[in-house]
Amino acid sequence: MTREPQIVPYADRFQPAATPEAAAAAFLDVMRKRRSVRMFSDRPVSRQTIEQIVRAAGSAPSGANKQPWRFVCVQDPAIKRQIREGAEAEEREFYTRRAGRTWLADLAPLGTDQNKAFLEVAPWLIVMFRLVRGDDGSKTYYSQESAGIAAGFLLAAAHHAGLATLTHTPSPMAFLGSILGRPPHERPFLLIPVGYPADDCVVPRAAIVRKPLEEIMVVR
Ligand code: IYR
Repeated sequence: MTREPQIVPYADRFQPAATPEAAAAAFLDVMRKRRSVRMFSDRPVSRQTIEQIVRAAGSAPSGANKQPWRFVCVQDPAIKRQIREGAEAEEREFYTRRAGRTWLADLAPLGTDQNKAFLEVAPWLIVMFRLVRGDDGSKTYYSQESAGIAAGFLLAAAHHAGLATLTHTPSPMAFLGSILGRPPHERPFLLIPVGYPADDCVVPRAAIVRKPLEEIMVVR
């Protein structure tokens, strides 16, 4: 069944207070200060803040506007503990068996290991699921790309609110669907702890270095 497009004026547009050059530079300044954090404080973050961050993520564009995502926001310590246990079980396998030499070498500069204490310390874990079908069984489109864009919005929104995040991908992530009782059309996509960085938080120097513009941009 096709429906006639319903079009409305694009009113209420966002108008930066500065020129595009100044606004883009100011946003770059904000985003450049973001770091992936693995040392969180247990300082609380209000549910209202998390709701606004999820609303920002949910405002992302998606294939045929199907919005193929679910954000399960966990603050219950017992559930966080289960998630930590599930993740550490997968990570033990990863670090001792699954990861090849090259992968381990690539991770070495980050100093990561199978211990994921932050999964219990961070006040919130946002477990993001990608919908391979709509809740009504309808098709979704470009769900990987759509979920990736929404995740980017989520990270930016949390950062803008002064909060740290990590895009954590224990692999495989099926345990998240089981622990959280999610239906099969929801596929675990990312596990994102959200909170304040610990006072003594350190980050890997390697991740601070970004490729220069000339390396990532081509103008034709
Ligand atoms: N999931 C593991 C390993 C890991 C993989 C990648 I790719 C990273 O960028 C970082 C870590 C872990 O979280 O330790």
